[in-house]
Amino acid sequence: MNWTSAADYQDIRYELSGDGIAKITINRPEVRNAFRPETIIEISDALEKAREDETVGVIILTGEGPLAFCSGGDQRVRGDTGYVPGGKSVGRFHVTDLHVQIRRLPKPVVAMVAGYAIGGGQILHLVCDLTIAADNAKFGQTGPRVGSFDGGYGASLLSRLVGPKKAKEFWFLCRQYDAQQALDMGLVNTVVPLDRLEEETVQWCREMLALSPFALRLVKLSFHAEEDGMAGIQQLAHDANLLFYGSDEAKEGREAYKAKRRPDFSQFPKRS
Ligand code: 2NE
Repeated sequence: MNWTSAADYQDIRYELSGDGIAKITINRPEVRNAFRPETIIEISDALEKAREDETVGVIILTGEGPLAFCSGGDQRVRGDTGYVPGGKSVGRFHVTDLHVQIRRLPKPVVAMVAGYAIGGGQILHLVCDLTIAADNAKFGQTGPRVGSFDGGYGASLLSRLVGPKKAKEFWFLCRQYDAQQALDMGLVNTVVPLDRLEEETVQWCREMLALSPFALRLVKLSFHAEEDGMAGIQQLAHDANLLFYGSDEAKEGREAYKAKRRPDFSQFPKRS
């Protein structure tokens, strides 16, 4: 697969396939692709680029190298106020916003996981829409071991996917689970040999690219409408409004306002 670099970043790569796929790669293999605040800010920026790019239909999130997808927050820049970006004294959890951004992004996001998806790295794959795992993938939580936890999507989504008992096992015991175990518990969509990981992931992306982009958008948001509460419903409702804007009925309201006349909605059916 030939990828073309489409932006310059320090901690990540942003590449395009040329046929509708954007790939974001966390490029910090020396720390198993742990993220620092700057990494998250760059991923967020790249996601926004992919969102705005009308030629992009599907986004892959992955990590550099065969050893790790992501090992979570970089413990070296973890301060007493969160994760602290260089040059600042006060930190926060930048990744919280990234979780929400991935969930709300109106295009499918696919996690391509080789090696470790651990701690905050496991939550990252969890919030993606699909996960394609290599046979060397390992999933697990370390939070309680390193004095941290994710009670947000890291608990609620995990619980929905694997059931509350298993989700608590993840968090209470901090064990690691291999790719086959992850598949068996519904945590990933498929497992492939490591050397076929990208080929398989791209194939899944191309299958989605052949489908209606707006239908994919609506179905993603529909899944999240209930799970994300009012924010989820808001997103779906605004997409309904987006479609309504194209109707003659909505256009009549807009045109009447611009022409400073009373709108005439009498021509439109009172639908049953
Ligand atoms: C990922 C894992 C299991 C890999 O083990 P292994 O044996 O393959 O590699 P090793 O030797 O542990 O790691 C290689 C180098 O990467 C660094 C290590 O310190 C080591 O550095 P050197 O000794 O070569 O200098 N490294 C790995 N992960 C790192 C990290 N997260 N931060 C900084 N350096 C890291 C194994 O490395 C592992 O268990 N890593 C730690 C996983 C972890 O605890 N992550 C944080 C969880 S908390 C979190 O992510 C979080 C949250 O709970 C709430 C909000 C936001 C984030």
